[in-house]
Amino acid sequence: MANLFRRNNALKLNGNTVNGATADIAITVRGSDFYFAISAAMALSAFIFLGLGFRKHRRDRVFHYITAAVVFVAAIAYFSMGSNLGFTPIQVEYLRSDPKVHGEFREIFWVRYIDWFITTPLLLMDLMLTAGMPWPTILWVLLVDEIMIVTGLVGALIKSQYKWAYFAFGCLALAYIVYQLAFEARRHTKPLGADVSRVFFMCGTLTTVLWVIYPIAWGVCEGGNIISPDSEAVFYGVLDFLAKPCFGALLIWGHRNIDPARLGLSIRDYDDDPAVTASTHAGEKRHVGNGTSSGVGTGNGAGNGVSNGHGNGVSNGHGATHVPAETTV
Ligand code: RET
Repeated sequence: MANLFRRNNALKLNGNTVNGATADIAITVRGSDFYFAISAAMALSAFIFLGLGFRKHRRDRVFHYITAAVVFVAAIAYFSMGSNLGFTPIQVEYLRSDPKVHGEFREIFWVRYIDWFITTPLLLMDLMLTAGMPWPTILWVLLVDEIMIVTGLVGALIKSQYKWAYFAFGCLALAYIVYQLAFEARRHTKPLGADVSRVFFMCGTLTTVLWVIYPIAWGVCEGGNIISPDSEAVFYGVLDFLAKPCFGALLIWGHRNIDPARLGLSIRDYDDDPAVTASTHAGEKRHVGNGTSSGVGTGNGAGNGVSNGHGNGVSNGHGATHVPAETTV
């Protein structure tokens, strides 16, 4: 039993040396424990989001799948950081006398950026699909987001003051994303109804507030070497916990009575055919509504069913009239 509570030995096993360089400013066992704790919380929420999705019809799971993927990826990234893996020692620009950040090489977790590269576009997709934005705009904002993350990574890996140029590029990208969320996206939610506007407002506000704190964290961690890697774990860990599982719970809860078809997400399923539907899912209300829905016909021209944008004006109208029949439990 005592073994269960023994301190983790990931730091000893995996060490601070990579390709001959040793990170002398690195996490301690406390930082590692914290990373593992967040990893467990992310994994747990992933299973909850997925489980909630399985209670819905397949075509109504888009937000569950996106959000579950986000937290699954984060769980793996946090596991890596807890294990003292996925980092590289980088020479610091500012040598500090504070013992917590005293040293020449700081442990920079590049795995964090791989996590963000995969998950931040998914989080933005959650939001922009909720807002019913046209897909070309969604695509464009996602690309800007990826520029933001990559410039953050490149800046973190540079030892000279040039890192701040990359930081500035990233901040510009973030400013554009915030503009899109705060102004453009909100405009798109208006015709979709008060319930959709409300979910978007809650989740969009949470995102905007949290996201602008990330560059501050970067400035005091990877950029300025002001706070210790353990504090970095807590700073980013709390932000990520709020931006992923908490955001995800709010979003999924907000979507509980919103049919994705109302957002222009006319998603087809193999058993949509009324004949098949009648024989296999006789009791399912939603199929009846959907079989007759011309919104589905219009939107599905795009192929995979995520016909957002194109169909917005058209299929939203339909969706809105179908609300009672298509709303799932
Ligand atoms: C960096 C540094 C470069 C400038 C800017 C940044 C912003 C990062 C953001 C990250 C968001 C991450 C999320 C993770 C969820 O778990 C790359 C730190 C602006 C906004 C939401």
